[in-house]
Amino acid sequence: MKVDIVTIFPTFFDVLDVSLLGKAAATKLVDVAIHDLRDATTDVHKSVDDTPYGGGAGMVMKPEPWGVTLDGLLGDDSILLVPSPAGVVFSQDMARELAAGSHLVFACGRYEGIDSRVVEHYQQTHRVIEVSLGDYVLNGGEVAVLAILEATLRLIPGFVGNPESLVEESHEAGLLEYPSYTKPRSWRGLDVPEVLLGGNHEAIRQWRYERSLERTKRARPDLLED
Ligand code: 6GU
Repeated sequence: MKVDIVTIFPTFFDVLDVSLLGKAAATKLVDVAIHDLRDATTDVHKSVDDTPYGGGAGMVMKPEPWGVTLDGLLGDDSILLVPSPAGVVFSQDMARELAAGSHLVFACGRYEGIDSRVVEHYQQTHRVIEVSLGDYVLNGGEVAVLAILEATLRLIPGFVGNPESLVEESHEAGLLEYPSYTKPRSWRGLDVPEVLLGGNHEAIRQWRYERSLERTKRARPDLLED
């Protein structure tokens, strides 16, 4: 998979070398490139934003540098992702869809967002997803891109050490994950549930399912609605 990230803060993504892509196996599966939006500006100040038409607080990112940069990156098989608190909420389902793609391009907006014509323009020729992490506001798309990339890349076969660890985890079956325990059997007066100490795999499976359901009801009742 190829990933291109456009940002005015390229060093923000230095952390990728340490976390995800530090592993040799990972670098063979995914090729990530970071692009500075200011490289596509033509004025001496390298300005990427301007005041909003219609008035109001804050600045809006100008469309021209985005046009130049994205024209140079987008191909026939690209998905353009635009992080925004006004987007559709990111999910494990979307991570699975993205993990099956061959080219992801992330456009990190700052300030009050990017001139709306940029999304409108590329929607005419490409799959464009305005994507939000949830119902709160970040200063820009960079943190969101890190989260979306981590959730997506770990679903690529070979990226995660043990593929079975991907199956029984929160959100894979529409439920939250059951609680986990390791040694010692007793810690500060708290004991590991008895059922997990025996070898009755059917009883363990049943117990874990019930704990998943109970946890989901308590923390995320909305997940059980459908
Ligand atoms: Cl993707 N971007 C910004 N700026 N704020 C957010 C968000 C994204 N998701 C939640 N809040």
